[in-house]
Amino acid sequence: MNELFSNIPKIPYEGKDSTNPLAFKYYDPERIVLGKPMKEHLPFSMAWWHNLSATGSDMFGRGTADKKFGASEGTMEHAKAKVDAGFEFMDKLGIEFFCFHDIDLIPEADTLDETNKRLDEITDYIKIKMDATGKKLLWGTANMFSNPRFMNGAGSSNSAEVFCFAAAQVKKALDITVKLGGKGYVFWGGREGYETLLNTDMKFEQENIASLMKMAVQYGRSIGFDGDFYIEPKPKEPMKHQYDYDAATAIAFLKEYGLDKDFKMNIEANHATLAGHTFQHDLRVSAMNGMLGSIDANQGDYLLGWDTDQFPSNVYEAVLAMYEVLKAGGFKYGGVNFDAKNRRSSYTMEDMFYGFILGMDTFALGLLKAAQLIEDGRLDSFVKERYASYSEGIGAKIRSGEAKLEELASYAEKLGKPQLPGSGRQEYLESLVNQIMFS
Ligand code: XLS
Ligand code: NI
Ligand code: NI
Repeated sequence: MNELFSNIPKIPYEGKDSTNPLAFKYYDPERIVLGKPMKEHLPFSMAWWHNLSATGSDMFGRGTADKKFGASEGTMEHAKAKVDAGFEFMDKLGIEFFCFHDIDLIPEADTLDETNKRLDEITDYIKIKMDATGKKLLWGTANMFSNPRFMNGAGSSNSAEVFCFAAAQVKKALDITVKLGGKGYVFWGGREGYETLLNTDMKFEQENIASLMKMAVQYGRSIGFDGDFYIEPKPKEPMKHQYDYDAATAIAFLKEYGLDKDFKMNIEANHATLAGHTFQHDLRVSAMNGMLGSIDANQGDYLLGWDTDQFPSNVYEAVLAMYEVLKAGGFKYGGVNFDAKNRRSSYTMEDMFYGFILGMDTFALGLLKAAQLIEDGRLDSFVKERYASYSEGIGAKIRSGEAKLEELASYAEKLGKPQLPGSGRQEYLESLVNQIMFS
């Protein structure tokens, strides 16, 4: 097979003083951090849609990047060329995982039957490559937002017929995820939401989404899928309002419908910020509910109100994100999937590599500095100390659930006045983080 990225070598780790643009400055896969190699802390993944499919087209202009990889567009030959490109790309960067939507893999046909045949053919081809290289599927998903039939959503569609098409796609996407040994299956509710409540029965729609998810769990378990299902929250875009607004909303939904044992969160940085949260916030909410599953690594632009899906460059945020991941005990089946795309004017093949080098180095730095924050221990002990009044006496009684309102009221009366709570010391803590960041 021809080398597609023939002017690009394998990307080596050269360290922070390297000026070679095609080298990692911080991502050193075998370096041991907190007892295990970096590459195990950071199961990096390539997103089929952005990296192998997206050409940079936007509402105002055609694509700028050529992703035909020598084949003619929209053919099975093209689908296979994308597989070849993807595996060569992952090999050159030392990425172990990939993710896809069903129709990223093949051109969607007019009938389900033909689409499914194409999926069988391409996944046979992918499987051969996986067996030969050891690359793995992080998660699969179904694209239930591009086809016009999904204009009003998939599980939330007003049309029962469309609901059945969504079910068919989920079923097939689960089949191929299991066939390729994937340990994750994502629901991103692209159009599961509304434009106006004037035409929407919100409760009805949410019940239907839950039914679709229940059927997916039932079917998935029946064919041997023993990994995690994920909801990937996003507050808006394409819909004005999306039901999986943020981690807190999605987790409440899962608990309401009894899906919380099978599902975890796939948190995307840019979605968290669109919801008005930090990336760290949505990771914390997931972690404290035991549901931090996986990450879609990217970043938005604070001046823009949409999902710009940029490669992550903000080290500060990556540190705080990896701090949450480490505290939560790392990933089980999840990983760091670069749901990120090059800017429209970064249209060359080299740019595809620069994007990943940027993202992987940013997360490597994030990991290193988060580990240092943990080893340093000052943040942890500050937080612990901040709640010390609950470790004995009346505080301990509140924590254990023994306290009654009357008892606390008379305790307060006897005190007359409480002492002021200790200082939050935010500025001190921020400078502590800077000290570690730049040490
Ligand atoms: C879009 C989402 C999407 C999911 C998978 O905003 O991030 O790409 O990750 O459907
Ligand atoms: Ni995503
Ligand atoms: Ni996104």
